[in-house]
Amino acid sequence: MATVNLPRGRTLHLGSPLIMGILNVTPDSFSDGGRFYQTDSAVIQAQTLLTDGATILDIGGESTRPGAPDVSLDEELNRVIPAIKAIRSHSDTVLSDCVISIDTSKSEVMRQALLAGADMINDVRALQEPGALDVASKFDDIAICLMHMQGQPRTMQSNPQYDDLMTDINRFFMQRVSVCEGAGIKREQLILDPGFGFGKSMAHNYELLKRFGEFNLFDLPVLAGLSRKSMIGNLLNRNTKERLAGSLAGALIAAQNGAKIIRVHDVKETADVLAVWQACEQGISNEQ
Ligand code: 8Y7
Repeated sequence: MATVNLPRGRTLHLGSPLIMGILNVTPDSFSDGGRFYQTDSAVIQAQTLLTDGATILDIGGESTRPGAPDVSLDEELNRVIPAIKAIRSHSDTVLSDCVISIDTSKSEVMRQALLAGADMINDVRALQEPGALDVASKFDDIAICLMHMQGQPRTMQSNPQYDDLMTDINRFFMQRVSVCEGAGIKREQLILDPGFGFGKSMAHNYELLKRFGEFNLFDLPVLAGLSRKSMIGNLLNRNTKERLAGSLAGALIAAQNGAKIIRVHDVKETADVLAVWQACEQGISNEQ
């Protein structure tokens, strides 16, 4: 069974797919709620995601949606670091022992998040921003998710083109794995992700989903993130609130095609879908 080591002697067991719950720490709509409110609500969200069945919390303070505004370093730090510290120091061990992933491309956010107790870096820019590789190489046993993106968030969805989709993405993985290894990062720390919606047309996204199993050629765990994305919304003509069923179908197909981590908003529903699939795959003993 595939395992990934984590700080503090812990391990991610990837025999059956794990759920990564999305925890966005962005200003609430009542902007006078203040920082304490922001951190409190992150802790409450974390509790819900974990009790619903998430193994990993993916904490992010910057939106990477196409066209989203850039967030300054200070603002991103002010959002995510207090949230990580509050979760890590919580009296409930469900929170304090959970696996925390920091969703960022900024090396200083990575560094402070890892010092505050994060176990994993989730970088949509695959450690290509200045200093990122260096920070990642200085922390032992952290997990690192390297995601493929073509172009930059602001413009990536305007007519993305590939010579050969699967070959291009696999070549990118090969290069990034080799650069990471060159920087002293162990191969066993790495997780790959083809990056649904990041410089991909609808046709590209569905080809990636169908052929998800082909990314196993690196013998590294592969993560799938398609929860509520345009590939669901545009196909079904549904707004973001109406994309649950489509997202669940996508999660199941990714899992059946070998995804080891599924990054989702709707943890409880995804956990149910995966449990039904697992019951079928592994069987149920008659005593149960
Ligand atoms: C992904 C992601 C986003 C993804 C990984 C959204 C931060 C856009 N998507 N990270 N992040 N994979 N690894 O709609 O697909 O959630 S942000």
